[in-house]
Amino acid sequence: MYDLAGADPSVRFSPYCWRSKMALAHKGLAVETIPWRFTEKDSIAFSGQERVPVLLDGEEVVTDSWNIALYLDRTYGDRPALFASDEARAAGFFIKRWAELQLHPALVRLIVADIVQILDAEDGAYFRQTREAAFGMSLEDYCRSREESAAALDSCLAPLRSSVKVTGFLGGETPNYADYIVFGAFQWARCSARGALLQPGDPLALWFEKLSALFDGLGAKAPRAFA
Ligand SMILES: N[C@@H](CCC(=O)N[C@@H](CS)C(=O)NCC(=O)O)C(=O)O
Repeated sequence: MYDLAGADPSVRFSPYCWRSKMALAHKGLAVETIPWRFTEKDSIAFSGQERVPVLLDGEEVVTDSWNIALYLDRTYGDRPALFASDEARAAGFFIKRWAELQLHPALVRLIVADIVQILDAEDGAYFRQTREAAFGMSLEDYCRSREESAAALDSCLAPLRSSVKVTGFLGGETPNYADYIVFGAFQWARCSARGALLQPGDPLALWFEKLSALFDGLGAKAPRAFA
């Protein structure tokens, strides 16, 4: 699997790649990850698109983290399900939309000025240019109102926080792929940015710790750029 890396190849911080790594681990499937940088579009051109994750499974080339999750459930149906039913998959799709339309944008305002610092020179220039064009301002300006951004994140997290407090995981007593979608967002911040977004005692911090410990500490052991 092609996996986004920082200048330090051990720093793997893509929220989408984390979804797929957790999904593969949930299925009990071993994976070899290939560090990939934003500007290495040529090396994944064979996949017909320009983003990671890209999963190679024998002859199969699977792109897009959601497609990868569906592919894994379809192909490895005898292993633990990422979604145990059509209903769970539809609810998970809502979580995907919420994560991408509300959670990621709220997180970006807190972490994007750190992310650019962990990239190598070529990737840093590409990342700054593309993201500043999208935001219409410098990354540093975009991250300036930290208190306001933290409050916006907190309000975005309120429904998730009060849910996991009752149900344990989005999947119920045990995690399903919806948990990995949201885990990917927090792991993105953990691996690529300074400080901590969740305070001890927060039910979400507990939820994140439990997910980080799964699969022999796959998430917990992942190197952070700002240790
Ligand atoms: N919908 C895709 C999104 C993947 C995606 O945006 N990946 C980012 C890394 S986090 C990427 O490859 N970006 C390339 C770029 O910005 O040029 C998925 O779920 O896999």
